[in-house]
Amino acid sequence: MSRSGAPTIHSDGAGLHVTIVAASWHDTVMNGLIDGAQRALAASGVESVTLVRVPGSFELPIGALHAARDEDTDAVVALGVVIRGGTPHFEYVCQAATQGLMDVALTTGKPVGFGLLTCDDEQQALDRAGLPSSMEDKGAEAAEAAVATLVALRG
Ligand code: DLZ
Repeated sequence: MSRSGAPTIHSDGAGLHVTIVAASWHDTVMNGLIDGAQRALAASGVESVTLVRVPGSFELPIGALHAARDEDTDAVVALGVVIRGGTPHFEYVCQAATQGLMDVALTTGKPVGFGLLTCDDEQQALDRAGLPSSMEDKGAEAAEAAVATLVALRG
């Protein structure tokens, strides 16, 4: 997927409580994604941001479900990075995390920003991680999408 056609999103997050659920594999990339999401949420003026860490991207859906069921959380931002290896494991983890996160949004009715990088190699992930050397900031994009969706749903 490319950035071509991507919208510029800025929504007013005043009064909103957002939980970031972040996997722990690939430290440098994850730090960039988390920083990007936190920057974007601060820029939109959300009232509170909670950070929850889970071991890997496979655990993102259960972390997101737990967060979304909390009545103090209005929206969730899920962040992770999976890097392709030499086995089909990559496909299983990406598929499970992606489907699981969509299930969380649809069963709880709370927006889940999708900040899961699925990359062929570490450089692709670094390019999207919101670091000073990155071309893209997927953590920020996921956070902006979660807030914008919530604002749209509330009308
Ligand atoms: C096992 C595994 C592998 C090989 N690679 C990644 C990865 O690139 N990114 C990631 O977030 N998690 C990875 N994991 C861990 C799984 O997501 C999961 O945490 C373990 O299988 C334990 O359930």
